[in-house]
Amino acid sequence: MRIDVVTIFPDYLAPLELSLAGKAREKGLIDIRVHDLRQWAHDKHRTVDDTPYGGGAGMVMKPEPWGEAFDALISTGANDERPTVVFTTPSGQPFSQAVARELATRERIVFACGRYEGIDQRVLDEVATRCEVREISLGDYVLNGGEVAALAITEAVVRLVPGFMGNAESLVEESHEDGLLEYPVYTKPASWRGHEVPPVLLSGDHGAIAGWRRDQAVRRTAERRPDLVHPSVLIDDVDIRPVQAGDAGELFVLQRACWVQEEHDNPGVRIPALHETLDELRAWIARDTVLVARSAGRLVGAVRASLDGESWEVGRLMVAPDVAGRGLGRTLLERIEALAPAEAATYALFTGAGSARNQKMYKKAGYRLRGEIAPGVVRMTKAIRRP
Ligand code: 6GU
Repeated sequence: MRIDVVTIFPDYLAPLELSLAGKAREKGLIDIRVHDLRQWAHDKHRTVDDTPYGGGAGMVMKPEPWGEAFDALISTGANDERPTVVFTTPSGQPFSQAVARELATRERIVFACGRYEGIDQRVLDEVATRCEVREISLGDYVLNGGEVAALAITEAVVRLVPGFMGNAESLVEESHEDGLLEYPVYTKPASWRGHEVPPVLLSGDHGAIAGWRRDQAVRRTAERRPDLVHPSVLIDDVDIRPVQAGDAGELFVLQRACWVQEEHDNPGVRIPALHETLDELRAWIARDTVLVARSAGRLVGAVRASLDGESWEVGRLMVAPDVAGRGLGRTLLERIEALAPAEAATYALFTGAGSARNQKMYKKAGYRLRGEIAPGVVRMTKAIRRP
């Protein structure tokens, strides 16, 4: 990636050329160059600003020096050699991790750091005829110029360039990547000045640790950044109860949403859950034992079961994609198992041969693979143990 920064205070950006670029330069990943806008101002005083047309306070950056700067920095070659030009301005789009991810995909970025009351609008309009233009703000406060913003944006973007960070996993786990703030972290010693490390972290139980961390991240986010938390993430009180006829429509929609991933994971396998009609769904909810889970009124999960000989046949276990991975599937499974009639001797279910995630969850719940009973479909069972 090549980054050019145009500014009237090149020294402000010096740290970029030193530390950050140093590391990336060694690896040959990033090429950062800082340019003094005044080299493109030709009068005696190298003037870059003038009074605003229409009057008003402050000064406006003149178009000519910027025009020459972009002539020098924007290649006249093929489109893919053209940079994305980022104007840093408090009236721009708010910067975020999502914007950083997007910019990290670019081959070239040119930062234009505004000062004073801003840059003559025609500069932006003219550059936009030649390449992609973005106006980006660091947040809802006013700085003296866009240099600090260019610095911050560069740091956030460069660390996302593949190969820059040693540990790709630490990128995935950090704040904002999953829409949540990060959970609190601890290191040795276990006891320090009367403050203890939460015991779960010393338990060695990886499932419990993952659950605790997720819970802490959700709490923190709800408390500090309620604007980031989608209500569906907070499933502290999920209500699980027998299905009612009126649930059919929502259940139908949830089922379609949930089994699309299954279809991707099991190419060529015909998946009844994706093809049945609403009337067919109504028929089985009237016939089978069915539980639905609701959170804040919203249908977020379901499961069904019916007795076949001595087998409690569990199926259609579904959890809304945005609340997956929080144990709701496991809870629904336990609740439907508990409803097995006395005649049942085994729990049984089918899942896709390619549905690795489902199979892992069922294995953890005590189910064993009993082989492929149709192309791409595996059967899993678990003996019912009664006290
Ligand atoms: Cl990008 N520029 C200036 N001058 N002030 C800001 C900003 C940018 N972002 C937040 N405040």
